[in-house]
Amino acid sequence: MDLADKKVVVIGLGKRTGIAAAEFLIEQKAEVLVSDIKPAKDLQDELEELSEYDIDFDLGGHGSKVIDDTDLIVISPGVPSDIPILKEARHLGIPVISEIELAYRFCKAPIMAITGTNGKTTTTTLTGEMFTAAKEEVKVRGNIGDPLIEDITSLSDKGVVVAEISSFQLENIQYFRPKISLILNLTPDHLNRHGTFENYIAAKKKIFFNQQKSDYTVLNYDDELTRKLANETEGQVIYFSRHDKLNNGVYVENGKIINNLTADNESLIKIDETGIKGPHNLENALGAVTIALLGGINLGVIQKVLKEFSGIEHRIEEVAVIEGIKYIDDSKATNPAAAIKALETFAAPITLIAGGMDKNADLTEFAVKIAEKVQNLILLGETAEKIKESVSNLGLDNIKQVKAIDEAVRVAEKISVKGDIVLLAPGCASWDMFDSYKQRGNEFKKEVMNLRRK
Ligand code: UMA
Repeated sequence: MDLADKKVVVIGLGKRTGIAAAEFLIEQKAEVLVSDIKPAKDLQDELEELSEYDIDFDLGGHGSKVIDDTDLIVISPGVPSDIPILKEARHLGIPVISEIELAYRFCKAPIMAITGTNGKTTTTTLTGEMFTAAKEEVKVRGNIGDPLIEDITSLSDKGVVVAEISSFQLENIQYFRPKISLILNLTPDHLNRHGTFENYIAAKKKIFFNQQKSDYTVLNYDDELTRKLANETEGQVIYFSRHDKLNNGVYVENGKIINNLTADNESLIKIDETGIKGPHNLENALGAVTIALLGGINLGVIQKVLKEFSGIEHRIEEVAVIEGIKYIDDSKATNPAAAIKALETFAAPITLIAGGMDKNADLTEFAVKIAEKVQNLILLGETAEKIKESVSNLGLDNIKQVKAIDEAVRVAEKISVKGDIVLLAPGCASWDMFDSYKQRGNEFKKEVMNLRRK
């Protein structure tokens, strides 16, 4: 793909993808226009970062400049595919692609692409550690934080990209073809963007859309919706399972992870020797092991990483134990299914801090799990009322509503007793009150540390 002297428009500047895409396009000698719905005053840091380049801007909306003599439009993941300017662009025959599609076209190294509703950041990190421990040129990229496009041309065909891929990024791919794709699980999420669960699944499935017989599609045998996708891919299907013995895959038997993929029922490691805990993490580990085995990583490296890796920040992360109360940060539980998994991890009485941006998620199962496991409930954010209504109907009435995360921590401390767990597992995105789940988690942790200082 030769972009020299082509007019390429990037839509969505802040904070990460737009900058990386614009820098890449400048490197390719394209004529670059960056457009964002926010005005310049809200994009000062981003504009500063791009100030050394000759880039044209269309800010505070997406005007006609975006489609005037434009050869290609690249969109950031957070930009919905159906905004009017993109509809108009497609009508005019201007190709609209996501940043991962652009990156794919310039990437010489094989891509290991990981998606699913929950667990994809942990699995990507774990897989990335396995490859990094064994190979020279490895990049861990995508939805996890650093855009795929960043520095992509520096990789040779001997390298590997381990990428966390979201439904948003998959919506506008064309040729994106990972060597190995992995779908961990599928539960409703981001319905405010995709409209229906079916549309969300359709976006996720695109991860194997262009795969061929020489590629691999790794699927979770225990997740029914995921298992059934086997018929829809051209890639070789490899399963992993926590419950069933597999003829050609990675599974669990007698408390051990078994490799029946590149060896004959070979025992890899005892589950209680692995650093990450909980059934959902076991699935993440099985997914990572499967990719690593297919990618030729040797047994010793896989075992060592599984022993040493103890999880990621903001995912069921123990922050502190203060006066016998344990504080857990699961800010990464940005949908009900993830928060349910967090609640299932603990046996002790729970004070739950939940609520956040309203993504149109069905909160029924979350409410049932809350009623079953939670002693005290503290709610904040856009969904506070909705959750309150659902759980009140189920008989839980120890409910408090707060306006901020620091207030939530202080209230949690007051109403919890020795032996309790204070769990931040919002079940909702953070964007109604924070820039990201990371910011939400950091503010939670900061306030917990303030309790310690009292
Ligand atoms: N914008 C427009 N027009 C619109 C809508 C938005 O111009 O109609 C602009 C906004 O004003 C803003 C920019 O687009 O300036 C936002 O772009 P972005 O949200 O894609 O921001 P990035 O910082 O580039 O982050 C994105 C991912 N964000 C989303 O998918 C929402 C990050 O995933 C990802 O880490 C990063 O690219 C690098 O690949 C975050 C995420 O929350 C972690 N992902 C969702 C999730 O995991 O549930 C999918």
